[in-house]
Amino acid sequence: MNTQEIFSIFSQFDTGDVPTSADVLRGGHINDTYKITGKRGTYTLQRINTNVFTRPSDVMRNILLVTRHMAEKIESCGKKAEIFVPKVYMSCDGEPYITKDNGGCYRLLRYVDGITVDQSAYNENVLREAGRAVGIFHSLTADIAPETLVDVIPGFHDTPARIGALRKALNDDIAGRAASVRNIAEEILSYEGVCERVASAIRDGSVPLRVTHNDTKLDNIVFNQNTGRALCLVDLDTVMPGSLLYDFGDAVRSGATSGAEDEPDATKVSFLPELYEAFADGYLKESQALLTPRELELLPVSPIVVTVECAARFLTDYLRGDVYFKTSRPHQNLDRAKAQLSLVKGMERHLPFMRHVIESRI
Ligand code: GN1
Ligand code: MG
Repeated sequence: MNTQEIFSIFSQFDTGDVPTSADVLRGGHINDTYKITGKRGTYTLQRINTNVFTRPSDVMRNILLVTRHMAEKIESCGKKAEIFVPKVYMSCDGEPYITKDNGGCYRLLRYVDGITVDQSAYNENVLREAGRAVGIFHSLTADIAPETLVDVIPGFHDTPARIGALRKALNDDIAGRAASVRNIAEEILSYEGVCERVASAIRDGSVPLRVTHNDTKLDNIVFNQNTGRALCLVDLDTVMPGSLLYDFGDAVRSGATSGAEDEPDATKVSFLPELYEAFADGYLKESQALLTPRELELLPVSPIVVTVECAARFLTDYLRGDVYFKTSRPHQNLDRAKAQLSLVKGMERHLPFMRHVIESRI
């Protein structure tokens, strides 16, 4: 999209501001994102990927409900909410998003003034702060009844179903890649048992549904550039009823690692237990009072479940011809899957340590 088009979409939102420049923000695998600077503020414009989020009105309803709730609570403590919660702008017609004639759906948020941290700079401080951010999100939203939110992607974290989808993609082989990935696929499928751990606890009611973020990779956490303190979670599309185990697990998957999510040399991707410990420490400090004994019991295994889930999803997409996650080079989804598998193996070896970290803090 060129700058003129971006400005024209911006003008359909009720900001009272005049845009002066626009840049593409890269990083997300699903939506297209632009940073717009205006005379009076900075904004995030996003084109919502409607192949993934088929009902943008439901997505925006969830986001409005949760951001308003969090903002009220933050303000009632005398803090400025806009530092900690992305504000949603309404369109001039009073809607939380606009639809263009070509079917494109766009929403505008206030840009959270801060930085995301590159994987190469992860350290214990970053992970402890990330843990705090996820914990704060869970505590700020703990008093919203989860059933008031729409399940915008049913089965999003249904790990056994994700494993089933991988098996089907392997059999269908629509992109003719199955033979070349059979070994890695079999390895991922061999974790089917562990994938049941969280799903069955949700099914039998021993783990409660809560309002969760569902996409807590570290790229979705914004930090204060000067102090290094975490400010908030962004990318709220998948906020819906879920288990906090997936949020904990996904942040550990993406944060306690020595390599990028798509590192082409999987031998460079190992699980870093000291970063896990820092994350768990920050997380529990903010959320411990909320967690049930069963959640605490499953916390250590949750990163394995989510990481197998991501490995399965990346390989499924590779087998389908890279139709879901954005890619910028051939075999990127395969590299992503291999890197996740390498992490899973490291996590398995460190499971006793991961348990010890949680048990020693409760
Ligand atoms: C996608 O949108 P983004 O890049 O934050 C994906 C997550 C994956 C993640 C892996 C809606 O997140 O589930 O864990 O990529 N989001 C959706 O990097 O599928
Ligand atoms: Mg996302």
